[in-house]
Amino acid sequence: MRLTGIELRRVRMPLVAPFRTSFATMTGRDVLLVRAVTADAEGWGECVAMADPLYSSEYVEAAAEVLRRYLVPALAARPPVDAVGVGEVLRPYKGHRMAKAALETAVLDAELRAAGRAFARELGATRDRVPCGVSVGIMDSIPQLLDAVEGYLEQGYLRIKLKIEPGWDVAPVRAVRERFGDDVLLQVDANTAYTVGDAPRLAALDPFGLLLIEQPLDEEDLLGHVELSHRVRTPICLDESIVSARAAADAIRLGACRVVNIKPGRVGGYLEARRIHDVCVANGVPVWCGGMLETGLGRAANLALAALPGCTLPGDTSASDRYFRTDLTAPFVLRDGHLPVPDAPGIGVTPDPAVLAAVTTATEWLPLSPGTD
Ligand code: SMG
Ligand code: MG
Repeated sequence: MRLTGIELRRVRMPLVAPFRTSFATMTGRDVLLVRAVTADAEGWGECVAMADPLYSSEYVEAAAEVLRRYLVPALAARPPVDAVGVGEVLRPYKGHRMAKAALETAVLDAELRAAGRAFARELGATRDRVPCGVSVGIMDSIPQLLDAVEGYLEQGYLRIKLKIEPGWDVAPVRAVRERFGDDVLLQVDANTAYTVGDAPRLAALDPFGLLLIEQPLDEEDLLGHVELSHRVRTPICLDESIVSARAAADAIRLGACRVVNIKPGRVGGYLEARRIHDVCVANGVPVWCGGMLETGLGRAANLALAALPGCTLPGDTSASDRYFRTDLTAPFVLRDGHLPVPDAPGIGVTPDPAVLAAVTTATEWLPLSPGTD
């Protein structure tokens, strides 16, 4: 594999509705796309960093900067023989996992497209479609929330996740249970909004039969999650805390979580994501694929991950129309609560050139072989 260059492309995608979490309200996505060009093919990676460092320390401007200043030059200095070598070349640079993941994914996609091999199959996917859940933001009122949940259930989503924060937790969960019954698969996500002192409040969720409580406490507070797990019956799932396979192994060993949300961007790429999957399977811990409001490019690759055998819970891999009026790729459409796992070479989808051009706000070409453009 000979890399010719890397393109950094910024796109601005309005969301169909504002999405409020415990840390921000988002009305659009400012996405960094990485395009890896080789002599034989090109590949795409979507960087999941948000505009501001509120979900984690990474943010999109910093991801672009670390790519142009360190990560892409590192590939120029030590060209990897294949995508598996990318992580090795980038290892000296600490952190910046979302930027690394996008670069590795782009190179992997280019490599697999050139070889005519599908990403899902390479990763070890065992299904051709995956059950889908949907993440429902914090709303201004309970009736508004119930309308939103009703709409998603009518569309066929198989699991509902409610975003929560102190003051928006027990009441919305109770209201959803009362209205839609006990059979709906239901879980909540706090994005670190609580402290261990809130254990009684979180234990008040126990009677509602939730699948899990996702990331109630600070990402670094593993011991707090251990303590909480003794005071709350609902299984604790970690998201922000799980930044690597080692972090997953430690969290499981400590008893900080009983379920793991895997997001490839958060952990530095799909190869590390696969290792986390394997650690969890070895420990009997269910996993599911999280989401970062990706475009069709990121979604396609996430569906491959969601099709691994250990992903036994529905993920946040929702259909394109949950996020965007017009997706970058052919839209992913929900059928019987499932999305299809792409099986064409590479990640299996490409951006629509006209849509891509219309939403692009900037492009930058970083040559890797002299004299290319
Ligand atoms: O992609 O459907 C999606 C979003 C799912 O809730 C979601 N993601 O903490 O799990 C999470 C959040 C992070 C992004 S919130 C802006
Ligand atoms: Mg989460």
